[in-house]
Amino acid sequence: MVCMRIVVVAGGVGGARFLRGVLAAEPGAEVTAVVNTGDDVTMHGLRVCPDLDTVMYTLGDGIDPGRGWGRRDETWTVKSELAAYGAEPTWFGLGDRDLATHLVRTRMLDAGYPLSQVTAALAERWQPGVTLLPMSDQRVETHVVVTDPDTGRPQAIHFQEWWVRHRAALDASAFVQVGVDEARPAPGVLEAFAAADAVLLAPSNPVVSVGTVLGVPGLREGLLASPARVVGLSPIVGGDVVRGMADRCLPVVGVEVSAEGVGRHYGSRADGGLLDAWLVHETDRADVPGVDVRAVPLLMDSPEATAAMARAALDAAGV
Ligand code: FO1
Repeated sequence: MVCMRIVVVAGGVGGARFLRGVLAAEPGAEVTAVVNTGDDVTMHGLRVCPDLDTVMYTLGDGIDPGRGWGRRDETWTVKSELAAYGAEPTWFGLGDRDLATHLVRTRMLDAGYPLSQVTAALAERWQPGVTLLPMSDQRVETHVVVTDPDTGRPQAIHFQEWWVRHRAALDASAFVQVGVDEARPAPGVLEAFAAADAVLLAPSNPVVSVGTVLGVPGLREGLLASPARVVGLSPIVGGDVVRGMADRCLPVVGVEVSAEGVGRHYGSRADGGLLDAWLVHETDRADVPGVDVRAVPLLMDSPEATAAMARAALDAAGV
């Protein structure tokens, strides 16, 4: 039997965990991860791609399981040396092992290689077991519009500053994807959707992860042109976020923090939205007109639970 082709639109921690479940649920499948790069940032002159690295490290078994980002067995010597120089930002932690990834990536980008080729080169070492694609080779950065506490005027700060320095405590009035208008889907993304047997929206942040990916011009159209059914999984479980800060992001775009709210935000494919099916946690209720809603356990609290959840999503995709 020709092996199953699955495409997963993913962000960082939740997306990476879910991808591990997909690989466990369908071992022979050809899985392509289309990953958010809106969180990418240049720090100390190095290009950092948090979501791509979290997926690569998680599937390559190099992730720090507690943090969900960066390397296990990490040391922070360079970070403390940078702080000793007062080299800002000191609030963003770059571990010594992690730095090697950013040094190799930055050197290759500076040599003119597109991000998709750089990502493939880094993945050669880690063998994540999926084809790892950035959503775009062009830079798209999520910036957050907040009120400057000193002037009271609106000010845009990089997503990482909002997320890491301020722990998303500053009220955001908007998210802006800087550069998105000039961005195009990375090579292989549209082809993956066209060849897919199933397209899954991972339980990642619907606004700044899945939303950012779908905002790349032409990408949403490519996804909807797929012959495959599109199945989403709710990141809101038991009425609340599991980790991350989707609850801080959804109200900014006027979406209720609930499985139903996110499902309706994604919308029914029949009505011009995204979803053929929507998976919600067994304790949640969601009425999403035109969408096949299924209640299944959505807590990724063990590899078995995550594999079962991925299997439920593939069932809903009819594969
Ligand atoms: N998250 C933090 O909360 N604190 C950090 O210092 C931090 C550093 C960091 C460095 C590299 C990297 O790939 C991720 C890092 N993250 C850190 C996580 C990052 O902010 C998030 O993983 C994503 O941007 C959200 O998906």
